[in-house]
Amino acid sequence: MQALAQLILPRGKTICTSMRDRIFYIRHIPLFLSTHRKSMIRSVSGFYLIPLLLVVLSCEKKPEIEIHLNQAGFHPLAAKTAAVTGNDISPTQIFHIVNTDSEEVAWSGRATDSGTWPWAGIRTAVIDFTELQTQGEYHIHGGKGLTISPSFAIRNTVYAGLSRAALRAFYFNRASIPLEPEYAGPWARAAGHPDTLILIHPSAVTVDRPAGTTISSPGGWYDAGDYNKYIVNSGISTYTLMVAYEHFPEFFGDLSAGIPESGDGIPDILSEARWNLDWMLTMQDHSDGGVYHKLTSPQFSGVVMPHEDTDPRYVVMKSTAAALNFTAVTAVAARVYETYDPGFAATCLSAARAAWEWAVAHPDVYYRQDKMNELYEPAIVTGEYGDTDVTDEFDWAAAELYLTTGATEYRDALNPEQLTDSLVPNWRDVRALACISIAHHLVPHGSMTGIHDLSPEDRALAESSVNCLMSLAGVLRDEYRSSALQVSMGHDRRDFVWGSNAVAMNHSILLIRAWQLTGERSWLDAALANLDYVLGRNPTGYSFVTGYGTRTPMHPHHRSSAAGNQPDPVPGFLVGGPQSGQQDGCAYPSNLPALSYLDDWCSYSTNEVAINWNAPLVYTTGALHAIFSGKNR
Ligand code: G3I
Ligand code: 9MR
Repeated sequence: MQALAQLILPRGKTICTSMRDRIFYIRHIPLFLSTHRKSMIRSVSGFYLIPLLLVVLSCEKKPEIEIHLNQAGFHPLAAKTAAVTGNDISPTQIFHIVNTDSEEVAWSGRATDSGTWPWAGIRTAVIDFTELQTQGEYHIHGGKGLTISPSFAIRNTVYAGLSRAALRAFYFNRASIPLEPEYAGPWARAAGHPDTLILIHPSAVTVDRPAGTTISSPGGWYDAGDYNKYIVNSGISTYTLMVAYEHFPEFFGDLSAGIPESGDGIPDILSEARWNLDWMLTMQDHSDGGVYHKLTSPQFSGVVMPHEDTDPRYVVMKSTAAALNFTAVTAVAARVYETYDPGFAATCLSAARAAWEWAVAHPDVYYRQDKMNELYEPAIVTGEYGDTDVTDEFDWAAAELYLTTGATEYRDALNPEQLTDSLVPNWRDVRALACISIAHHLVPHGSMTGIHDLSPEDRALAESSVNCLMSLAGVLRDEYRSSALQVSMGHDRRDFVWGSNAVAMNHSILLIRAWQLTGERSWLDAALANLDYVLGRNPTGYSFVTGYGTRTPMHPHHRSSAAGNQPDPVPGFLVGGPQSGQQDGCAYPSNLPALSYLDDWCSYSTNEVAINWNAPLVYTTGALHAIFSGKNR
């Protein structure tokens, strides 16, 4: 009967839809016959209509469900789940995982109803096919209803490839250098923003540097889809890349990213981070150790390629937040680059100490753009990265200086109890970064017993840092276990902020740290679940990394993608992701936090890219590859 229906109906269509449609068809049969009185039409229509009627009455309705999963794929040893969403989820429906090449069914099973995921208001069930470990290309077939998932791979190189792509995205966002075809392929472009003549903004004037004088501040990464360079956001981004190497040196030490420095004997992830560190160092005023908050044009540029943006650029006032981010990052650099370039490491350390001194002497110089604009011209309206609580930045900077130097003056600046008052890391909340670094350096992997060998002061720091990480990660794992979508994302409404996808990735970093402290597999599964989320196991149907998945952002708010002549955006970028703030006023498909996403240039609050969003993607994918392939040291 189904075959007959397929003969009658256009390809791909079915009449087995809703009960309302069935009633519609049946009601219209007498009308149809009475309006077609000619005998031939009557007999032909009778020939069709009787079987059609039988089909309508007998066939099953197509289930209105969708299958969402990680569209890039899974490591063979990873937990593997897909989310089925929709109101027609049936506990009896069998799903088949089909090998795309051989068309053979590799796995069959049911989905377990997991309830409604409130952030998308959507009924959800989970297919768990972890046991399928054979490498290949697959898709999931929903049986009679013909629901088919995006295709995906099971391959032991999936996460390594993603980590490489996410790292290469930093290269694509380099200022002051041409991107050569050899490294950038079709996204090659001219150098933009030489940044050798940067004006001192009136807010940044000193005796040595009066208004209108210039400094040279080339290099670094563009922050995001815009072309400005911000110290605060550089801080967490550069840190995350450097500690990815520090935590997983075997994998990241070997990772070749196909950048100009590849093959020079220095790990590519450190060469890429160095590109930004060299710029950050130019942002310090050597006369006092202070650090300018940002280097920017007064307004965001138009949608042009980097070399076409010739607006004047300024460094604006120094801020405590900038000095402390700078301190933390250069202190980490001083230990991470020690073996590769001791001279550079020493430069970083003295820069870190000087910036720390400046911050201690100026503990509350906040960057408040509106206030600054009341006093000085030109007005600056680009990203603010404003923060009026820098107690966490003080903790982070002190921790990194202590870990690098062992000098007790920095340890004494830390209150161990305060470390437990940490949030999921983001550009504004960095205390958890202190916990991550302290736990890594003072607590041997997988064992808490080692901390008894520490001095009482170090033990207090180590215990607080471990408590900080385990309690943050614990809440996230609880959410992962109870969530209908089986993700920690959404443990708090505030997860769906501007840059929500990076919230998911920073959750994963915390969960990976918990795994490294305990060796318990469940932390890893929770970390992986959020990677699945950003790569497609979410109700928008998008994999949020450009170029990686079957449905990926094609119109990110990224000037060098939008203004370039390539149809595809620059690959390897994680876009900001869903959030219901909708600050850009674009027309969104939904107000629900997890569905409020738009793949449109208009949507800078959900579809921009940014260095602080890509860095935790580099970390998470690289760490998971390292762990699954036994390179976790
Ligand atoms: O602090 C409040 C919190 O109290 C409140 O509950 C919450 C409700 O929405 O908002 C919180 O503030 C948000 C803030 O980020 C901190 O999360 C603001 O609403 C939100 O607008 C702000 O978004 C920032 C955005 O710039 C606008 O300033 C993003 O974090 C930040 O990633 C983004 O960064 C931009 C740069 O300015 C310019 N370059 C591109 C980059 C990425 O879009
Ligand atoms: O294009 C800008 C983007 O890179 C920034 O992240 C964003 C932050 O506020 O602002 C974008 O610029 C918009 C401006 O703020 C308001 N007018 C529209 C601009 C985008 O077209």
